[in-house]
Amino acid sequence: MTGLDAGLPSARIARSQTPPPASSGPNSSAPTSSAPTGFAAASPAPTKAAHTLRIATGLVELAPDHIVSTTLYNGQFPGPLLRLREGERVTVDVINDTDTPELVHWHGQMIPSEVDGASEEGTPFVPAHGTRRLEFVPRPAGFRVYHTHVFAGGDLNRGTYTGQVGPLYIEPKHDPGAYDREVFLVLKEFQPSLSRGGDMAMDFLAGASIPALEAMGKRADEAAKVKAKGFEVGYDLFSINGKMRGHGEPIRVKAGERVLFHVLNGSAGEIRSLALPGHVFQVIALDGNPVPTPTEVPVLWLGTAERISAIVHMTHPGVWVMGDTADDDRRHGMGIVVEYAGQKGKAQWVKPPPFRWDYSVFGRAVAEGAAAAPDDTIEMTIVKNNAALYGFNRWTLNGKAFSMDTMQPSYALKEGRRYRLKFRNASDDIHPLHLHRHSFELVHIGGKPTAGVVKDVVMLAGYQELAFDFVADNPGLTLFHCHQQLHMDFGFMALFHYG
Ligand SMILES: [Cu+2]
Repeated sequence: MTGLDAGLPSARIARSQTPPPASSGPNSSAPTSSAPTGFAAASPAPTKAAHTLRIATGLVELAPDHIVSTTLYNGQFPGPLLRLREGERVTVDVINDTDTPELVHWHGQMIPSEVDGASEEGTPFVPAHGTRRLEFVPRPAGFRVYHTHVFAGGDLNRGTYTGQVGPLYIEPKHDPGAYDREVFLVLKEFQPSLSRGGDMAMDFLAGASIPALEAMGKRADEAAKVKAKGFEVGYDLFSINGKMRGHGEPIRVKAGERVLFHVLNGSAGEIRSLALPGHVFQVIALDGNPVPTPTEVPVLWLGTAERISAIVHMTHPGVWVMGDTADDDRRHGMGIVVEYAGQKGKAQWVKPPPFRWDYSVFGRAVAEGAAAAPDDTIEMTIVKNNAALYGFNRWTLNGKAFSMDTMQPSYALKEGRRYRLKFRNASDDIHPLHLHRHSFELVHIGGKPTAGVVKDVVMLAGYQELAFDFVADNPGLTLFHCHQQLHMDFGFMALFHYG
């Protein structure tokens, strides 16, 4: 890619800006004044909502010769950065200008099922050409995300294959903030298509395959009626903040600055990496939650919907490509230029040294078996049925694929109890596991015990196990699923209810 100076305004967002900033593009300001009237079915109250999200088809100029048409929030990609305040009630009008019902999911927030944004939990849809006013108290503080939560199945114009994703920051009551400024980065692919087999990185996660799980996966393959692999989704175009590498404004930095990057993987199903040659990332928060052991790493790895907040000390002047370590994806757009003041020239990429992503380095070291026992443990074994559903892989949890027809809860929770979920992955795929409306603490991952890493999405490696604990402290239907749209739509979901 060439043309470093082309493109629209910078992705940089000053901390002092009031919500909702981060607009770029022609239709960026939320049309709150004209929005709420004229929808007889679900007319919002006459007062103006604090925020408006309008869902409609629009164009994203990834590069001058790569303009895609997709569904967007407020006519822009990413959706506007929403800054909310922890504990302060907020109203959001969602206006759906499309022909199909929609849902906005407030990912990573502890809010009621009626507004969480999952139909499986009973959240009402925003009707086609209709409006719904949402009201909730944002919590907890930190880097969150909002995105559509509708079923896509084989329709790559639906769900998270579209541009319906945006960053959200819940301001804490106090902010230690040992950094000079913040930069939000949303990583996202466009132009999806179905193919047989993928080329996703598989071997970057810490830990080793467990032979019993490999054997179980092999038996499932042998039992499959169809021997061919199921469909996977691939992409032609890659972007950071809606621009292919070299087509947006560079991130302009000064030597000596400490820049806090808030990185969001806004993909429908891809795992992303990010490196900045000559620099390291000091990871201070995962999924918006401060980590016990801030640690420097050369590469960030993020499963779908994961977020990483990391400080980069700018000590290596030059013009650099900050990008995905996958050469093909980076060449097709997954990168952004970092330019030091006074430096000129073509942006340079240098391949980082081999590195394995290990969540436990950010946690507290604990001895094997030392973690306090939970009140209850729930085990889930994940099996793939190759191409079992119209050519798509079907996923089962303990032998059961989630039914979108019955939406039956499979697990009962008692309020106040601490649960341990233990996952055993009998497939070679990596699964970004997501629990709605609750945070969880990693207790065992990559073959090691850990403590203190609090998340809402975590990558489970192929043929490995992991365990996390959560406290049932937010009554209401609660969805658990793989955050890969293709996996969740084909069985990889389960519903918890409070009994
Ligand atoms: Cu999955």
